[in-house]
Amino acid sequence: MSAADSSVAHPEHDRSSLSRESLKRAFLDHLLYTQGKSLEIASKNDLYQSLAHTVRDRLVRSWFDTSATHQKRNARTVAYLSAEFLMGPYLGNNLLSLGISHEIRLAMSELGLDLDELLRQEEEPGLGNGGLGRLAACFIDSLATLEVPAIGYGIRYEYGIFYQTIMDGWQVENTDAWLRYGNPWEIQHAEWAVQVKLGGHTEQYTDDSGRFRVRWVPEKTVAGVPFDSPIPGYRVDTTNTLRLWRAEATEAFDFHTFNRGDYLGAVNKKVTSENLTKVLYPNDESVQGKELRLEQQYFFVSCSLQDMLRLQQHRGQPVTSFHKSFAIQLNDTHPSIGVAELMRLLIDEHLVPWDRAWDITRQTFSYTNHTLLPEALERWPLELFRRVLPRHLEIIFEINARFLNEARIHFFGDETRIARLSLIDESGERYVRMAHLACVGSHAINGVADLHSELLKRDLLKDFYAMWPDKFTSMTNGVTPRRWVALSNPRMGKLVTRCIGDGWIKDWSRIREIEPYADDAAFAAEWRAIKRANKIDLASLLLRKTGIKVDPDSMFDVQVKRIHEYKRQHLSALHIAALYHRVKSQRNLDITPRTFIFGGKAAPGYMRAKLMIKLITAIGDVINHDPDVRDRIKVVFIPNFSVTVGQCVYPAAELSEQISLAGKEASGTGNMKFAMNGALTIGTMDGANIEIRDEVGEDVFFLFGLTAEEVYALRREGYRPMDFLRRDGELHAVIELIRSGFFSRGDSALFAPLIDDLLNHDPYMLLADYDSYAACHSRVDQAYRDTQAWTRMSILNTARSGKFSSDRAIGEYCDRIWKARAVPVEKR
Ligand code: Z16
Repeated sequence: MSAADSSVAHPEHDRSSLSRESLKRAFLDHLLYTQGKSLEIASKNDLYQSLAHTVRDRLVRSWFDTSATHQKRNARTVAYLSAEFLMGPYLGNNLLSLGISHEIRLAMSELGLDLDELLRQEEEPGLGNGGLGRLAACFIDSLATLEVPAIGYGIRYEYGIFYQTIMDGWQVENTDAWLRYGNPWEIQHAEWAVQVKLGGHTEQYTDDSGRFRVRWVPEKTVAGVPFDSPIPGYRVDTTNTLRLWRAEATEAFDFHTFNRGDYLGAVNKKVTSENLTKVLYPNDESVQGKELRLEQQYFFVSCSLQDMLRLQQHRGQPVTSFHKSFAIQLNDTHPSIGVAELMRLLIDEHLVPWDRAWDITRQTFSYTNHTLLPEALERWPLELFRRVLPRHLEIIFEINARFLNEARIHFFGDETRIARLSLIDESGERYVRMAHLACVGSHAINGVADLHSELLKRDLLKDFYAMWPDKFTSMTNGVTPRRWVALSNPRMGKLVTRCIGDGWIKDWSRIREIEPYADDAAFAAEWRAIKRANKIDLASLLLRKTGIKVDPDSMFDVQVKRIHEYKRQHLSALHIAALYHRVKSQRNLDITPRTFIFGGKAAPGYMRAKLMIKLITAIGDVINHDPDVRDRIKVVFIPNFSVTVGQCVYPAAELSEQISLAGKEASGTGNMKFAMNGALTIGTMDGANIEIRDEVGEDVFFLFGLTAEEVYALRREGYRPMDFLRRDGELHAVIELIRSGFFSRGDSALFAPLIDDLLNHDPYMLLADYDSYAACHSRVDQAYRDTQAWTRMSILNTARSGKFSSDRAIGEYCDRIWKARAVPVEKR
């Protein structure tokens, strides 16, 4: 078919290519021509790959039309810069967006294949640690669905977050070779590769036109190659791009070394270059200050900015209107080197004068902060920074000098404040403070929930707030109802659609229309039946993954998230041990049967967190095998919690544990996924929990614990955990039980690091919140016994969760920060 033919035939072609017959034909063609197999001898992976290619082909047209439209309209484009994108499996989501799940299912079944089995074949790209990376994935889904021109820029890690197994109750890390069987969702674009410099030194010189300039003479140059994946909006013609960069050796460099006769040396350099994008750092809320990590950050940021400048040129626009074409969002400080890199590109390579360049830079960038934890704040030792990015250090010094001049006008004579504001920490060994660079280089700064944004202004960034109050705003996180309801919980989706239509998928605020059904007995019965069916599905997954059999009629009480002391999984562990203690001392105690489900990864070097996993599994081991418990309590730790596992967990949960110490969890997003799927929350006044409670109502939320204010007050007074450990209390007995080695085959030393810390320091105030937590669980217990009342609360909870869609969040970012609008795609 000629080009002219194909564009004329396109509308027809479009619809017919989605018919069952052509889906089947395309699938068999891919099996034969892409995988080189026939149906008879194809492996499951061959079948999955063929199906994935069939689906990808159906996205290419709108993908192409989307970039053509954006280019032609010169539409303001959101560039979401993130070191992590935790996408989850693509196939199911892309089928949902295209609206062809049903036809594909039938097409497969006519070939004797089961779609669900093929869906299970996909290895998810785990290119993120947790909330931050998953937020980026929800955001690009919403941008596409809202038809906003956007590109997600990140790193194509060869190894994503480690694969977790549990051995003898301990976490064991295995490598995640997600690319092993190929990635059908990406297209490599070697023609758009860019060069990235690293190391070396700078030189000053005067160019031919007598201009003073700086030349960066790098130690090495690495090539960045983009790999693009389509991000289709839900039932719209927009298909945006996720562009991930892979590091490769530059040919020029190899050739140079090769000519010196050092072939093995050349190959070795190649290996070193490719190490840049080898592996994701598995720390979520702490930084290690490793040189390779800085190189990774700079690498992907430089690639992305060069790419945007290329697009700018391609659109026929001058570099000086860069800020009109692109709104760049910094997802935490990981890409904040972009501020200095854009300055460098504008000044050194495009010869834009400093003031003009600085204006452009500030109008382009905005920065999202995701944590107040001091150990998570990125700072680079000055000497390390100079070694990797000598030119950027000079630029940062210049930005800092000008900034501090401005600050001195604001805060005349207040040199302690000036020192606090500086981009360089000079209190001891000198560091570059990346959050300060992000603040100074951005026109907007936001926290991810209202409490978090307030605390940012009051504590972490108070000096910047005093200087530029208008830069600060709050953007409460959200999650996509496509993946987290429509795809994960199809049973619930179907029921809701039958009652209110399917408008909720694109406009989750309409979920409120199910509120009247809370008092409809037939609806409630279906709601309950759906939850039960989801629980049965999860129970079989748990049996398969852990060998533990759970009762689908018990309450599913779930805590899935990264394992961290501030998230306090060990508070839950103490409470479970206390319940066990109660059951043992009163044999016939009438308690609501519960299944406690945990999941999450601990950073490999975070010993305390790994010990928390061991504590949970050790307590579980004793309880699950004690006949006296008579199955009234079960404790299960699901290995390798991931997006894929999450999709089975949230729909089956009845109680969502959101129990961080108030003031520590910036927002949380799992809390939102649970609420949307009808799980009630037991939680503290932290992060977005507060807003969830505001929305669903205080009688539909199990609140406990200190508020952030009370936490500060208690700390000011001097917190002594022992004061909270009354000698005769249940908690005391439980702590003694753990300490004695009861859960560790008599090994009384095993949990000492955790227990001693609780008694002596308890920085996350478990002991202060314990009584309130246990009492709250007793209320949960009572509430669950009234099945009708519980179901009513569950329905209301979902009905009132409309705020927590990432569509709402993205709408706010577009209006208040990016000034970006929907641009409907013109079909060719
Ligand atoms: C992360 O996932 C988060 C913060 C951070 O500094 C680093 C990582 Cl990898 C999380 C927050 O802990 C969580 O409260 C928040 O909901 C999420 O980022 C998205 O904003």
